[in-house]
Amino acid sequence: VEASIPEPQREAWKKNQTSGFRGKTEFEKEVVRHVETTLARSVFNCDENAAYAATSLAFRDRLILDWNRTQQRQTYRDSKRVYYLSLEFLMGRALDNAMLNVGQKDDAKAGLAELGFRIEDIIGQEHDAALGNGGLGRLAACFLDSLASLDFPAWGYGLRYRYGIFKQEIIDGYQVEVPDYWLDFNPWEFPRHDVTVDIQFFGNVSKSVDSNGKAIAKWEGGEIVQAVAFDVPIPGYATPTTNNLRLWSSKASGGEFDFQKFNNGEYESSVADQQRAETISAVLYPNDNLERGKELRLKQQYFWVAASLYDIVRRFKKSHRPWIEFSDQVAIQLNDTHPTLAIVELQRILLDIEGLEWSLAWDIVTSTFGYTNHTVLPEALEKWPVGLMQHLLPRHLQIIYDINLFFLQTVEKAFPNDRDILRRVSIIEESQPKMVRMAFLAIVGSHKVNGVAELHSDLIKTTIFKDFVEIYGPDKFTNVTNGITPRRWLHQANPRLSELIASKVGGHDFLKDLTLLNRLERYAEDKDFRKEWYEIKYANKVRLAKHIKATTGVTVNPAALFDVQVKRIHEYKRQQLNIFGVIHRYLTLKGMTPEERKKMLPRVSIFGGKAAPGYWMAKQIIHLINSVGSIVNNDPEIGDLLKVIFIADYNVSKAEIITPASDLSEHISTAGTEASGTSNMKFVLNGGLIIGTCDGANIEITREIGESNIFLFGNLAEDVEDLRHTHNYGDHAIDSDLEKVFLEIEKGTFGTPNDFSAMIAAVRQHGDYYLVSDDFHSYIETHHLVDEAYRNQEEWIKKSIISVARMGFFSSDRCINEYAEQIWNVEPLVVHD
Ligand code: GPQ
Repeated sequence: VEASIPEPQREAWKKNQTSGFRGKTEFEKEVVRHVETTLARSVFNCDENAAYAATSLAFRDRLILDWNRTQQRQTYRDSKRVYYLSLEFLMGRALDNAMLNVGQKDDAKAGLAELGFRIEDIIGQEHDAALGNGGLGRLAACFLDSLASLDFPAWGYGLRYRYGIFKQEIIDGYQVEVPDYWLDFNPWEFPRHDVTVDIQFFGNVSKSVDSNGKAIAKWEGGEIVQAVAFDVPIPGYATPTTNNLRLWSSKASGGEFDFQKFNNGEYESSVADQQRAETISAVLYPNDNLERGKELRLKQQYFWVAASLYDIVRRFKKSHRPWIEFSDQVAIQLNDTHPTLAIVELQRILLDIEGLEWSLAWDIVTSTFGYTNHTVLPEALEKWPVGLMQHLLPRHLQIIYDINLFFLQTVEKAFPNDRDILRRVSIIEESQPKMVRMAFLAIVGSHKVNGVAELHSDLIKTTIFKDFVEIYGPDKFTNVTNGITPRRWLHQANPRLSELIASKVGGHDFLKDLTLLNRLERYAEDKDFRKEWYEIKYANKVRLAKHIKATTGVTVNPAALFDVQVKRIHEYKRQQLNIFGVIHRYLTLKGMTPEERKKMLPRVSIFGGKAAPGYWMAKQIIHLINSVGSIVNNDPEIGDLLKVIFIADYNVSKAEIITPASDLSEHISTAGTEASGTSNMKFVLNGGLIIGTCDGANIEITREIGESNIFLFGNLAEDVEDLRHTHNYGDHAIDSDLEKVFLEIEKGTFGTPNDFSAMIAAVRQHGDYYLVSDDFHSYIETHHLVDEAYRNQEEWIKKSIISVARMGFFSSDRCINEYAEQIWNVEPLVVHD
C-alpha cells in the first residue's frame, strides 16, 4: 500500500518543496553545507576529495528533483516505455556530465574558485564507473544519454558489480590486473532497500493438470537470492528529463543471515550462504568479444533478467490493462545475447504465473523484444550447455525446448524437403554436449534483429543468420548504425573546440542536432579559422603530452604527429599490425644517414587498452609494444623522430584526454571483423583523421566525409575467406618487409625473442588468420601517404574541419531515433519545467 499525504496537509508540503540551487552563491552555500553536515568535516579541513564529494552532492540534490518529476510524469502519462537491458554500462565520470547537462558548470567553476579549488582538480577526484569492457558497454552509456536528452521514457537495467573492469598496471612491460573497488563513495546511486525481488535458482519442476484439463508446471525448491535495486539518475542535456538506470545487487534472501541456521549454531555456513549470494553481482567478467561459458556468468544473466522483468511486469500491472496491451506499453531491447533469457522468463511469467495460453503469451513476448547483435566472431557467440541450463533453470529449459519445437515445426512446414535446415537453425545444437544457441533463441523471440553498421548488418544476413533470413524474410533484419553522444565526446572532452564550433554554427544547438555541424564546412577556407582550429588541437596535444610525461616519464614533442590506437587489445583489432609497422619505421630510420633522417617527420605512436586477463596473445602484444618503446624511446639516434607510448589503464576518462589530442587514429581491424567501432567516430568528431580498413562504420564514415579525407588500406571483407584459404593450402609467402621486422625481433633487439615467438608464429606458421602479412605492404604505403599529407599542414587542417562538419550522422541521437521509429514504436514525452 502506497502512503500518500492527505489533502489538508499537502499545502505544507508544497510550501516547503525545494528547488535546488540557482547560481554561484547558492551553489557555494550548498557545498559548504554538505561539507559541514553530510560529510561532518570542519570547513577548514576540506581537501579536494571532500570538495568533490560536496560538489557532487549539491548537483545530485539538483538532479533528484528533475528525476522525481520525470518519473512522476512518466507514471502519470503511462505511455510506452523503453527498457534497455545491458550487462555493461561503461558510464565513466558523472559530475562533469551532470554539470554540463543541467547547464551549471560555470556556476560551479566560479563557486569552487571562490572556495579555493580548481574545477578540473575536483572533477579529477571522481572514480570512473567502469561497469563495462569496451565498445558494447560504452554504446549503452551513450544510448542512455541520448534517450534522456531526446525525452524518451526509458530505463536502463544492469548489474551493480562491486568490482568493475580491473585497473591495468604496467610492470616491467607486462599487464598486471588490480581489482577496481569503486563503491567506497558513490553519490550517484540511490539504494532502494524497499525494491527487492526474490530470484530462484535450481530446484525441480512438477507437472500436473488442473480441473479444466490444463497442464500446470510448478517450479519448486532450489535456492533464493535477493535482488536489491540501486538507482542512478541519468540527466538529459538541456532538458529536465532525467531517466533512471536501475542496477541490481545480490544479497542473501531473508536479510543478512539465515537466522534459523544462525540459531542452530551454524554460524559459519550462514555467513557462507550470504557470501555465495553476494558473489553473483561481485564482478564484471573482463572479456570483450569472447564468451567462456562459466556457471556464475549464467547466474548473473538470469538474476539480472528475472529481477528486471519482475520490475517491468509489476509496473505494467499497476495500469490494470489487459495483457495484449503489454507490447503497446513496453519495448525491451536486448544488448547482445546476454539478456536473452528475458524472452524465456517473460514467457514463463505469462504461462505459469499469469495463466495465459502459449500462443497468446508468445505473441506478446515476440512483439516486446528487439535483439541487437554486436559481432560475427564465432568465439563471441553465446552457447550454454543444456546440462547446465537444466541444473540451474529447469523450467526455463523446458520452455526453450517448447519454443524450439514450435519454431522447428513452422520451419519444417515452410521447407518440407530440407532436413538439414532443421539441424542448422535448431536452438539446440546437437553437439556433445548439447548446447543452447542464445543468438538463435534471441532471433526467434524478437520481432526485430539489428546489426550495428551497414557492412555488419549485411554480413549477419549472409553468414551467421542466413537461414533465418530465408525463414522470416528480410524485414525482420535491419541496420542501425551506431553513434556516440556529442555531449560527452565533444562538449565535455573538448570544451574549446565545442565553443569554437558554437561560435560559428549559431550557438550550442548543434549538440542536440549534430547535422548543424555542416555549417562549419565553409570555414575550411578561412585561414584565421584554421589557425584557431590548429591551436586547439595543439593545446590538446600539450595536455596529453603532460599526462604521458607524468605517467610514463617519457617526453614527447607536441609538434610531432600523434598516431593513436586505443581500444581493447584483440588480435582482430590488430595492434600487432600497428607495432610491426612501428618497428618497420624504426628500422627505416636506423638505416638512414643523419642528413636523410633530418627530413623525416616526427611521430608519436600511442597505444592503450586492456587485454582480457586470460588472453595470452593479447598480453604478448602489450609486452612487445612496451619493449619496443623502451628501446626506441632511449635511442639517441632517433630522438623525437619516433616515440612509442603505452598509456596504462585506458578507460573513459583517459579517452576524454586522448581523443581530442590525436592527429591520426588507427581503426585497422581485419575487414569483416569489427562490427562497427565507435572510437573511430569520436576521433573524427574531434578533428583527427583516420587510417583504417574497409570495416564496420569506417565505410559509412568514408561515405559521409569523403574518400579524400580518410586513409583507407588493406584487403576487403569479401576477399578474406579466399585469402585465409590460400594461407592454409598454399605455401604462403610472408611480406618481405614484415619478414625483416620478424628477423629483428628474433635477433633480440627488443628483448628475449622467445617472449614474442607466438605473435610471429601466428603469422608464419598458423595461417595468419588476421591477414597481417597480406595487409602489411598496403599499411606501410598508406602511412607514407599520411606523412606526406601531414607535411602540408594547411591542407591537413582543411581535411580535419571538413570531416568534423560532415559527422552529423554519427550522433547517438540519430541512432536512438532510428530505434524508436523502426523497432520500439515509442515517442518522446516532454517533462515541462
Ligand atoms: N563489442 Cl560481441 C564489444 O565491445 N564487446 C563484445 O563482447 C561484442 C561486441 C563491440 C564491437 O566489437 C564493436 O565493433 C561495436 O562498435 C560495439 O560492440 C558496439 O556495437
